[in-house]
Amino acid sequence: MEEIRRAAGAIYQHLPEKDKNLASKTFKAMDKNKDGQISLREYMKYVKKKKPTDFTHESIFSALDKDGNGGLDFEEAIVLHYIMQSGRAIICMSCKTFMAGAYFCCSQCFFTDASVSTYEICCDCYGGKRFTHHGGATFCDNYTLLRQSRSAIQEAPVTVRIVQSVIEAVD
Ligand SMILES: [Ca+2]
Ligand SMILES: [Ca+2]
Ligand SMILES: [Zn+2]
Ligand SMILES: [Zn+2]
Repeated sequence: MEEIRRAAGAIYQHLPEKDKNLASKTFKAMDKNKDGQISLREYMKYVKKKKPTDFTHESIFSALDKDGNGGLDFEEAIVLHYIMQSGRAIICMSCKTFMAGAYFCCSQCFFTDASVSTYEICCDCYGGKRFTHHGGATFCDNYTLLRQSRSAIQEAPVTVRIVQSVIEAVD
């Protein structure tokens, strides 16, 4: 979680003033009873409205609550915005906990076309073989997968590469 926290903090420093203001406005809107903390109830209310699925796992809230006082202060809430926007709310598909650090992903499902959903599991489930997935699956950790994606792009025909770089430029 420390890694995600640091990334979120760094990104926040680069936000234009208006986005920083928006972040504090959102925080104030979430903090219904105005005690300067987002409680689990306030959190649930907000995420159910925003993103109906992944974020309602209590494990995300606990991971965000760095000092474990049962509420999120502004600094802790920034991390929530980061994982919402970056799509970094990855839940283990076997034990349903939020994966803050390294995790494993089935590389077959990852590299087939976009119609197949990816399959990600935490280190404990992978190591303890506590998961059910299709036979012959090759699992890769997320860092290795990222490197493999890059070489997959480099090996692709030039036209695909151009399309890819256009997509990246649009991003
Ligand atoms: Ca509150
Ligand atoms: Ca806290
Ligand atoms: Zn798991
Ligand atoms: Zn698979």
